[in-house]
Amino acid sequence: MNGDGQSAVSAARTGEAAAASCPADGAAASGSGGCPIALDPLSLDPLVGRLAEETEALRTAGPLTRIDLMGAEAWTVTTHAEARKLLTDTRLVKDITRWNLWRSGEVDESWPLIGMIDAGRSMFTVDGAEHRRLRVKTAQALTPRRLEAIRPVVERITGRLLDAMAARAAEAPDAPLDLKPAFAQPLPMSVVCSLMGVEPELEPRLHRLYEAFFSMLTPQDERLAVIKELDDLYAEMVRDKTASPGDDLTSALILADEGGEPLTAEEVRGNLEAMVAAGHETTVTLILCAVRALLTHPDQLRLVLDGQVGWDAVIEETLRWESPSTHLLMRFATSDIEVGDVVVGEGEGVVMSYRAIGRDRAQHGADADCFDVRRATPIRHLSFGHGPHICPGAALSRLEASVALPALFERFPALSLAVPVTEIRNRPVLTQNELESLPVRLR
Ligand code: STR
Repeated sequence: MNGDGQSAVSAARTGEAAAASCPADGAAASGSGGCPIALDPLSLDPLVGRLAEETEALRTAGPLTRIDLMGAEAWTVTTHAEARKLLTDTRLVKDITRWNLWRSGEVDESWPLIGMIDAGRSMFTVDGAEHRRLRVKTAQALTPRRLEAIRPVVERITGRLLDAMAARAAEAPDAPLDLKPAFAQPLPMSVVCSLMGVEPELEPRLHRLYEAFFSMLTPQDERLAVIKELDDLYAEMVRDKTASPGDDLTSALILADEGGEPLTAEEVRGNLEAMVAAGHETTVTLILCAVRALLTHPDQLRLVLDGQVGWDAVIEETLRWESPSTHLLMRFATSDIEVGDVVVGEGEGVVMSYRAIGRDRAQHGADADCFDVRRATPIRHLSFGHGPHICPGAALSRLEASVALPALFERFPALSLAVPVTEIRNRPVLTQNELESLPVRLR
């Protein structure tokens, strides 16, 4: 790919940093020889370049390819066109009991990724008419129009966090500050907790629990304890809100009477868990990756600050280029499905590799690896998915990013990275593009 014998990781390090030239972040494909590509966030240094290498290997291996998910084999979809087709194919379902590896007992609770699939009954794990019943109330609450009522909440939380950052900068003007805990992490968590009626006092505990949940370094018995703690916590919230409903989406779900059939306590809990998990984890990444991209592409930041390009273009390009969900687990084939020259067998698992899909050259052009806010048709990415399960929170995350990003750059016009971009690490997480930290200087 690079033609100069550079290793993929070092090519990506120099490549993504010096994005003006934007070389392809090439890597030798390892998955084309019939053996599955191992997605193992622990096997290599989880740097930016590691993701580049993984994405390149997946892209080279074809639209549907075998992967090894920490010991469990599955198919993954790596192209935009195939993803669009398969995401509306009703032969693929979320129900884990259709998985051959689950039925045979080869995969059980000891598998580190089990919590991504066996996540309780909710709109995330159910299909068809039942799925519509579980999802409708949430989707209605999260339309752009309904969300205008939430905008003041987003603005207030953003302002409070920026004030706290400014106070720290006044005390220690030269000290680097980690934008993740100071800004990008608390904003989406506070917004989704406010929306769902979760007590703000719980937020630090939720951050700790989800960090352990997503990290592949967490021992599995600990992760199972974390999942149990979260389940109990949310079950208690649903009990409390059933006794005394509030003005929040959880209470609305409890009171909802879809088609004469109210959601069960378990279904409300599942939806609440899905909303809090999805509502914070992904938007943290969107905000951090947008800031990193702009700070490493100053020419593009200028275009945005001068008003020549809108913040919406920054948000959509970041979603495409740095999909917060790198691999979405999982769907299962209810019958054999022919895709090109491969057959996904009944009972086999299918992952959507959204990072590779966002970097698909057939869809986005030869420069798919370049961050470019001037792309002609920016909203052609699939990072929110497609079909019946398309992200119901898409408008909420866009709202949060469209408030947070301009406010941040307006308050701190001299914002810069406090470390070389090559030193910014990802956390050891397989399914999410989660940064460890984003050290910046405010002045
Ligand atoms: C985490 C664990 C849990 O309690 C509930 C869910 C359901 C929603 C999932 C979430 C999970 C993990 C992150 C997901 C989210 C939906 C969207 C989000 C997959 C399994 C993304 O990362 C796109």
